[in-house]
Amino acid sequence: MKVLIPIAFALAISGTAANAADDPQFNKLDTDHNGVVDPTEAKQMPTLAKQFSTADTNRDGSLDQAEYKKAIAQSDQKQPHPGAS
Ligand SMILES: [Ca+2]
Ligand SMILES: [Ca+2]
Repeated sequence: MKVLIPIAFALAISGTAANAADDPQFNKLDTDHNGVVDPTEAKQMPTLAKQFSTADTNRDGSLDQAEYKKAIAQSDQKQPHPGAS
């Protein structure tokens, strides 16, 4: 019984980390799997391509997952987010 606890704990941690790091849609767009979506890859999703320059908040020429998720959240729900400033 005792040994199950650390295993379950480890699984819970790795499962959470994987979910946070791997957005299936992001991975689909990131066709070369370098961890960022560049402008060419963004063209697969016209709404994302259109707001690419705005979404690229750190101006490195590509969208990381944080930038991607922010852009998607903004295009998905135009209405103000409860709790967002
Ligand atoms: Ca890429
Ligand atoms: Ca960027």
